Amino acid sequence: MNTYSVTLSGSPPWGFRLQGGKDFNMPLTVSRLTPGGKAAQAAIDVGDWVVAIGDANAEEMTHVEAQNKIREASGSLTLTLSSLK
Ligand code: LEU
Repeated sequence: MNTYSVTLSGSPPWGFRLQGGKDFNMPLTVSRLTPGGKAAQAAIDVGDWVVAIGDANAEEMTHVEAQNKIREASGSLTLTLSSLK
């Protein structure tokens, strides 16, 4: 398991979609990347698990809580992710 952090700068769209969350009993993971988008440029991978959004632990967040936390970010978005690769 490789855990890494990325800071995307600027403004949305950040170029990824999420799936899962506490309310789905599924880990919050990246389900899709926009080719050439900010997340893809930062080497985020589909399937990576979102551990934290900014300073907030994301492991117990519902899907909508995570989306809202991401939407609150302005200027930059820091994510901590874990990859199985
Ligand atoms: N689809 C949004 C974006 O690319 C992120 C989502 C998780 C709120 O900015």
